[in-house]
Amino acid sequence: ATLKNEIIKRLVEADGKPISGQQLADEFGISRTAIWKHMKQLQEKGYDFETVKKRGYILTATPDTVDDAKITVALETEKFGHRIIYEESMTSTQTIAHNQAQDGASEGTIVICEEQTAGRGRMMREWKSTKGKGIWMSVIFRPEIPPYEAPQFTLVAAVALTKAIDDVTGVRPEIKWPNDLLIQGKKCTGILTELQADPDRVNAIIMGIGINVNHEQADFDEEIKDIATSLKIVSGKHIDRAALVARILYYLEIYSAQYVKEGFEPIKSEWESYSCTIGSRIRATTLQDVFIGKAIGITKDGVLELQLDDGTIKGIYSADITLEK
Ligand code: BTX
Repeated sequence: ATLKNEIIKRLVEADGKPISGQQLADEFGISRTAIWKHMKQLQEKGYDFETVKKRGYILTATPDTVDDAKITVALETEKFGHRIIYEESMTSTQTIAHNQAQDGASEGTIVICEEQTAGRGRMMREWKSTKGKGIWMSVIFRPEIPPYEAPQFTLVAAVALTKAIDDVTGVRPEIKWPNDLLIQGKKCTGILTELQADPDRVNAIIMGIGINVNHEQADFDEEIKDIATSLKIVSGKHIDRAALVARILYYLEIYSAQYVKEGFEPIKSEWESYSCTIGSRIRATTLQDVFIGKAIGITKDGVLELQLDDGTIKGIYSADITLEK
């Protein structure tokens, strides 16, 4: 798979100039027949080439996918996304990423697909993952942090995702604490942060990212059609999902490194500027209780501070939030 990615990358970089089969064969140290076989297989995956007589191949079309070759071409990272596990259909990228992490996959490994048949949200809720329309991806991190800090990783990822979406689409989502991105009050993105940890040490963070990208309104099922939106619906543009994945990985690499080095504090004000939670009156449903009050901020550790009606301040570590009138 990696060699095919490299061939595509080479043809993209050639920027419309033909490259001969012989030249590719020399560069990659394989036979011309082997190159030709790779080109055939790429064509079956939706890549297309013009063959200029005696002069070689020009890339003329790429598929509308998030396959490893398309992501590789767009990557601008040191290590994130350098290993990509891609299949058209998966049960859940989280499940596969968990297995990969257990088997020692390194930081920045990603698992991504066109369609999930058993995508999930928090507390085993279902996550709808329409084929070919979204980004359904899990990213493996290996941060040297204690397990209790892991929820902050969700907040760090939310900032990275917001910036990537803004860069690529021109639309800036708002962050709804802790793990949703909304546009015009509707959910376009969900984040699921899971851990493999010993009591005092994180072995891996498996971060699931689900983004509704090129959905039309009719692509949403009855159950979520009133609460969900897509980047295409709000921007009016078809989005190159692979380019967006590359941009997300770019920011995830930068922000996760900064977080591990300097903590949440330097990222906090950026998080707050994107948040639609702070300043609002909200209802926080935790596993045991319901609290209603005004969200006044987050602490330097990423805990949501709620001012209750009796004036006391309650720190919320994990909850579902709804806005109260
Ligand atoms: P959550 O528990 O905060 O949100 C789940 C809820 O969101 C569902 O109960 C439903 O109401 C709503 N919902 C379901 N699908 C969608 C959708 N496509 N768009 C908007 N709203 C929806 C949020 O969980 C975390 C989701 C992470 C998903 C990623 S995808 C890649 C990775 N693999 C996997 O199985 N999960 C993660």
